[in-house]
Amino acid sequence: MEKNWWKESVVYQIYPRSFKDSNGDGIGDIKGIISKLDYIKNLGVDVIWLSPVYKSPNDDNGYDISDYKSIMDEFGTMEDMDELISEMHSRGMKLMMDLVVNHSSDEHHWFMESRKSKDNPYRDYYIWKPGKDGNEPNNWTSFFSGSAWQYDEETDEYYLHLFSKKQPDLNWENPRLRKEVYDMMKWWLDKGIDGFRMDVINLISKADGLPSTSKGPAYDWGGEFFMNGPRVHQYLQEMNREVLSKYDMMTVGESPGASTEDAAKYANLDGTELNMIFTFEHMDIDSGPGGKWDVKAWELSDLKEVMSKWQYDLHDKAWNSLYLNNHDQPRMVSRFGNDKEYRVVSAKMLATFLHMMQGTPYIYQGEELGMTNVQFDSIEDYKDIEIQNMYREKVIENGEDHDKVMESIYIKGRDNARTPIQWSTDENAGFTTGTPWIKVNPNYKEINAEQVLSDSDSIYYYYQKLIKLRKEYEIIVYGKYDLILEDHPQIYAYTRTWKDEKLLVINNFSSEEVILPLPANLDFHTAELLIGNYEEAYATSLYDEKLKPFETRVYLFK
Ligand code: TEU
Ligand code: CA
Repeated sequence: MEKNWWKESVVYQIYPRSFKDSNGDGIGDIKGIISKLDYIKNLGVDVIWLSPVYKSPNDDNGYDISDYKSIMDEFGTMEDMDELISEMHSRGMKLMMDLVVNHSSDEHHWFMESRKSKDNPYRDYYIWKPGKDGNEPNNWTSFFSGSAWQYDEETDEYYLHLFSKKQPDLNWENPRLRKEVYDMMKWWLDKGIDGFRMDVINLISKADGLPSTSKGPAYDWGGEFFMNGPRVHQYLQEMNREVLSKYDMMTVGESPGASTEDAAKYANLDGTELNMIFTFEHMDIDSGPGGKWDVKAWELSDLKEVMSKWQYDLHDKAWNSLYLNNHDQPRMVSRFGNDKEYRVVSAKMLATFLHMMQGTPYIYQGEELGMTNVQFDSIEDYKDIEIQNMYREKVIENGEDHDKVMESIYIKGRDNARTPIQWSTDENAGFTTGTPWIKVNPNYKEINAEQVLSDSDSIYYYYQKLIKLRKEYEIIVYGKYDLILEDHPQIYAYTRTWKDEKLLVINNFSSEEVILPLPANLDFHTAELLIGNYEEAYATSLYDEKLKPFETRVYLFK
């Protein structure tokens, strides 16, 4: 397999609004990030993925961009941005920016022109349609509840918005629009950034004729007509020829609804499209047929099935990205581990479980502290447009039960990931001297950066160790994955194979002690314990086959 720096890297994601406020206005900013670069660097990460910092009216916290070439006032200036790039580069870190080009803000000048008249030169930068029999052009719902169409009086037509109505979808069929996007990308790359995380990039090509689903006229999820659409590979290959292939850079495409077959094209090893994509399949194992808010308990067997499928199907064909949380997902320790009694051990177990797989691992800010989900009493305290729209539709418009909906927000809401980073025991967790834009998780007195930095057995230092191992052992990056103990109800174990080495990764996903059936085909006399989350594991022999609650161990066989 070809070696590449982006396969060997570890990425740290920053959601700037919630990371660190430098001037007391309650909103995280670029200067705040700069002040914490050493903290990130010391973890050992190579790349930072920065969620959007471009000019934006913040309907969706920066994922609605009104000017791709300037910086949001709350976050700072272009000078701050240049300083961030050079401060990162001087520390040997690379910067991956967020590229949000499935849609723009409705306050982008392209859209303000576009809505003026049907013959405006920018009209075709967006997707406009006349209504059908007094209704929307089709029955698609948006990701953020309600119709995906918004009527505009000015020209008596509707525009498509797969997300909020302030996020009109760009029309990728238009070659002029595509060229504008490529020029903008080059502008940033020439400035010195090192890559792009591409927001919902697999939604950019919509099916011809924009047909309603079979459920029509009732509103319905139209994913089959815009996820992995007819010309998406053509556009990405064009983008690759025009932009990506000209730079030594890293790309990851966020791709809801992509199968491993799709991924084998998007992230093919020939490098004609992207380096890797973000799959959502493992993020769906706790959703019922009703979608995200139809919460159900997840099963370890489902996690094994999904993760293994991506490991096997992409092997020697494409490259995986590895993540268990981000700014759109609940905190991983609350979702897949135990955020009470076993918070620290289970956070370490999940980290090991993920980082030992084949792919590029992503750490989401606060993960290294073991930050947890939050429960606000009042719906007013939630700031996320997805949560607000969903609550309005379900509770206010359709009379669903308030408590039940709040419960689903506690489990799945995106604001779980967006509470301010807990830096210290100071007021507002040391995030701001002012009033934070969203409430701080009340558990900050116990969970914070000051604490992990002063405790050599902390989650932070565990990540440091994990990342260091990745730099020492090629097998962790390149080894082939194989699932073992497939039917075990509590243990998720797998091996990695590389040249004549083998790695054995054992994870107890339960809060009970379990007997570990040691694989007979491995000669444990030659094994070396590389990392584990219980001190005792180092002292006791391998033949002590009991795994403690959420215990993880990684053995190397030579
Ligand atoms: O997310 C797209 C996406 O498919 C989901 O993660 C979605 O945000 C939501 O969680 C569905 O339940 C990307 C960004 O990561 C997200 O923050 C933006 O809101 C969205 O695109 C629109 O730009
Ligand atoms: Ca600020």
